[in-house]
Amino acid sequence: MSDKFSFGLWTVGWQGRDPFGLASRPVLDAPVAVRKLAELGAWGITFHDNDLVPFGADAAERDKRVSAFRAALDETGLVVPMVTTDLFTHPVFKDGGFTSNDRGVRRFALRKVLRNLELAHELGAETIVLWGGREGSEVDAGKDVRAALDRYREALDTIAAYSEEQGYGLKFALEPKPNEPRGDILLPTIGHAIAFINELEHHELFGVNPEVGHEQMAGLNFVHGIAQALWQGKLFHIDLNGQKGPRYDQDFVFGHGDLLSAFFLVDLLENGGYEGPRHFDYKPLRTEDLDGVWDSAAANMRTYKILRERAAAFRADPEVQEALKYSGVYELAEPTLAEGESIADFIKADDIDPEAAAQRGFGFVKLSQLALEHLLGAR
Ligand code: GLT
Ligand code: MN
Ligand code: MN
Ligand code: MN
Repeated sequence: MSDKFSFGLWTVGWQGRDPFGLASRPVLDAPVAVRKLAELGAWGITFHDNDLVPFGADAAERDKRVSAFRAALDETGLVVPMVTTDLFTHPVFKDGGFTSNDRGVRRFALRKVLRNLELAHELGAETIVLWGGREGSEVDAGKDVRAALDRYREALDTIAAYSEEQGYGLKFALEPKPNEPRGDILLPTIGHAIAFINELEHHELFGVNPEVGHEQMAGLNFVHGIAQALWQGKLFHIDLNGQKGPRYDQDFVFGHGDLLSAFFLVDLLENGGYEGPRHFDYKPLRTEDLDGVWDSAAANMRTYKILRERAAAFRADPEVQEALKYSGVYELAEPTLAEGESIADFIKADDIDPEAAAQRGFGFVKLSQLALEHLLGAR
């Protein structure tokens, strides 16, 4: 439980439908997913409104689904730390939800999110994730991006105002992604999202929910992105998974991609002050049957725990500590100007011989090799 491992209902529940093929697995009922995840040692489960209640269901159907889900939660003690809204599956959202060129669609999308807040609050969720998968375009002539950002901001300001008004006290996490399903998605990276948040009325209620694969699709260093989000106090939630470089969104098991990056990510999450859920947003391979689904869910948690153990061993190794000092890693924490040093004094000072300083080796390769050996369990 203290590991705070959580899974989206849409992850283990993915039926393997892709752009080229039909479903390869049967429907997984939400209560079954809850019981099985609890048995495997998970702490939480998350969902989109329509993972739980089908789009267009009537009130009776909704109540039936929600109560069966609640019963499974009560029985297992699994919590719902986060809830999100599906603004991408139904074709009405083909040009986006909050930023569709069609005003009627924008009103429908915003209402869908507002209506989902009550359920999220009732189930005890603290965070609402907003992944704008369809907010974007394929054709630059077809989208006025500045107007789209105005509408995006309007939607988020409305959602936050409503949550505050109702006393829900929710926090909101924007999930960046560069492309897929749209040719280009708005707020494509962690940096774009954080900069956009500055423009929101309730900016303090907004942070990010970065996903490993999404930043790597953009060719970016995920560990650096997470470090900046933490530094800015904006890491509200995280989607862990695996990806092999810039290509389609693979959603592999955590660690089944850039493993060295996963190692440093866990090291950062464990030592960088992040206390939120360790949420796995992956897809069990389409080749797997239901046993394979549960093996893959367990694999995510086991990989995280192994990496946490290896990262701790890395930090505890005296040779590593030596190497970190040699590389100047701790020196970077010292302010560049001395305490009380005036800029006038500083600008006049002549305290370094650049030729001599240029001779210094930083020993980064040695450090990297030490990390790799700890990761491999070779030390
Ligand atoms: C969708 C997307 C994920 C997001 C989910 C939240 S939906 O599966 O691919 O990355 O986290 O809306
Ligand atoms: Mn995600
Ligand atoms: Mn993904
Ligand atoms: Mn995804």
